[in-house]
Amino acid sequence: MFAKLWLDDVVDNNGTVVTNNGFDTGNVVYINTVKELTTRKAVSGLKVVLTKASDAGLSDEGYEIKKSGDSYEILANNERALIYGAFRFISLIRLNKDITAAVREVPVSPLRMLNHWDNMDNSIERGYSGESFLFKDNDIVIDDRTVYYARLLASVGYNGVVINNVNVKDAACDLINERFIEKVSKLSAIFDSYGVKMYMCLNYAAPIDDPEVGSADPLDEKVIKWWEKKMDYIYEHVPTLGGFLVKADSEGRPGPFTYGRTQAEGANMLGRAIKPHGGIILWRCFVYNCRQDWRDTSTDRARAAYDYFNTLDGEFEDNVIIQVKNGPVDFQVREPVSPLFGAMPRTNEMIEFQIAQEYTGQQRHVCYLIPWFKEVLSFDIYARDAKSDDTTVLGVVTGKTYKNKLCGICAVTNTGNDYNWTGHDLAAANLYGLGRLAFDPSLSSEDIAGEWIKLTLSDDPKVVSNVTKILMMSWPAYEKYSAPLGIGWMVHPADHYGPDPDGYEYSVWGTYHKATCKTVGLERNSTGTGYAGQYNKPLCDIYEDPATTPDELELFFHKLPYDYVLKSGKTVIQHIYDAHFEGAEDVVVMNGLWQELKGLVPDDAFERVTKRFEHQLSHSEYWRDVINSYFYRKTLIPDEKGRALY
Ligand code: GCV
Repeated sequence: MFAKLWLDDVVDNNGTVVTNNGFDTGNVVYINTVKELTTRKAVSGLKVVLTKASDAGLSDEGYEIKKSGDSYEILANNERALIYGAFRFISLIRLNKDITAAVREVPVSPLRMLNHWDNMDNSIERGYSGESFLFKDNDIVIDDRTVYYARLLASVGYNGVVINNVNVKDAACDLINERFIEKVSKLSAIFDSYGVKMYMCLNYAAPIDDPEVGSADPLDEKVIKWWEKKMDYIYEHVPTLGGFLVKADSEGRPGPFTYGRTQAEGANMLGRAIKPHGGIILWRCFVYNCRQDWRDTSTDRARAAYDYFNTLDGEFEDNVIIQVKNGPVDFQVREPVSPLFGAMPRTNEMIEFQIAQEYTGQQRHVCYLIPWFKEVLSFDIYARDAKSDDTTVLGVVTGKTYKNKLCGICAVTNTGNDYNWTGHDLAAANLYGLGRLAFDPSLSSEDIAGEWIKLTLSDDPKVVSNVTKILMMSWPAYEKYSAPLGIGWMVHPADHYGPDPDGYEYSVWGTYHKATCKTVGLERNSTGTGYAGQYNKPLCDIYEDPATTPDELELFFHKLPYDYVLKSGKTVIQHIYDAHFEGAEDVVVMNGLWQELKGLVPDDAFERVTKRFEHQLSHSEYWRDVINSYFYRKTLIPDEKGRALY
């Protein structure tokens, strides 16, 4: 294994940038001087020795950085962890941290992954930062940016990347075939050189197209043999591949249901085929009926993942991980935590977040999601049959609760070929933040924001303070001016951008709020769809009753009259009005904080973010007025503060 550090960072003792060094195989790997980037001054005389250790406490991915004589030593058990340690060392210097004190860090989450929804024609499903840098014209792109990207992932602590969209169509079906296999192999080797395992999405129905097979039934011997042979072929060419992510029986994707088989039967067939090669199968639980009749009141999309999967606990192969979205529906700005995290003690589980801001402003609005992710991870899901006293979501997905090793944290990524990778410069805080959070969930959202700001924009105290404030205000602000109290889905169908309160109301997608002139919200307790009953005690009791349900989820769980008084003391309708006015005002404050930074952050970043704020200012007002007017027109209840409603 080998990898290059950030070339800028590695200078020789004369301060000259060394362009082609970094790691090499061997025990003591390199000695160099590290340039301190924030002030662009060389920190002279820093000798760094990378040493392969044999230290069980560091396990596979941990490292130790310590001062040893007049040099620094980075120790780890393998090259991959040495890479993490070296990047950490550089960032400690850039952050002006005391590097004379020893640092010993082991990542908490076993898998720390990004999922690309990139298509081979160069488009990105729900992508908001330009086009794909991995694919173009139905081909794989390998260029400098590929290496920068692999390096970027390693520098933040990610150890896995899924390169293509879960909706596998057209040319992407050939990623496992002769047409692309050599390029797949090259791409995977680049990621591997930075300690990042590459994964791909596959088309579950692939063997149907083979006239000798003509089926995708996971129990059919011919299908089983087809996949075994296919995996042999793939690994012969791509020995560094981590495995596959599969979306089956969802939104038109084929799957085992077609043959009357369970999700476990489908996943296990692939799990067994890939096992001899050390690969893993990530199997998504985003399985639901997307052709629902809106008149049907018995079906509740929120129930679907749990209903399909919870009875399968213990049936999955040990190299299969089920990948569960953080909430039961689909990455809304507020949802309860998926009850599946509390229900599968004998199954490997991975949590899927979305840093692509599909429903949270599409990287045109600033929305720092790390506080939300921290809330989800630290949530006590009262995981059943726990083997430790940690019954939180974090415990489940990091292996603490059930003592399993295959589990982790991933997110649908927010990157594209835009110059700044993430469209909105401040959206990069989510890319950085998720990696850091998965590595060390004890970091606070403010710590992570502060690190990112210093490493990216400036370590000027005003910049750190203002941008931290902006980031920390941004998710609550978005929640305030968009759909209220956990109800979700008041967006334009299809592109999911901007307010459209009834856009999904009479559609097939199972996403309804059922607002009338008297009530709003869905009854999901035992008198309704029974969804609340999917949680372990005491959560099922808490969500059963509006009196104990947290305010922010009231309309997700309950149909309430507009004059229902929330725990905040406000009525539902007054909460809606107040939140929407406040949310739009918060954007004015955030923009003001940003404007104070002219001349303190790089000019181009200042201009780009200013442009995005111009849009967010008017778009948040639009959200405010559409949602408030919608409810005013339904109820004719005036705002008690007399503000304008239309
Ligand atoms: C990749 C949502 C998105 C789809 C996405 C799907 C999924 O429905 O709108 O674009 O498809 O989630 O997670 O598979």
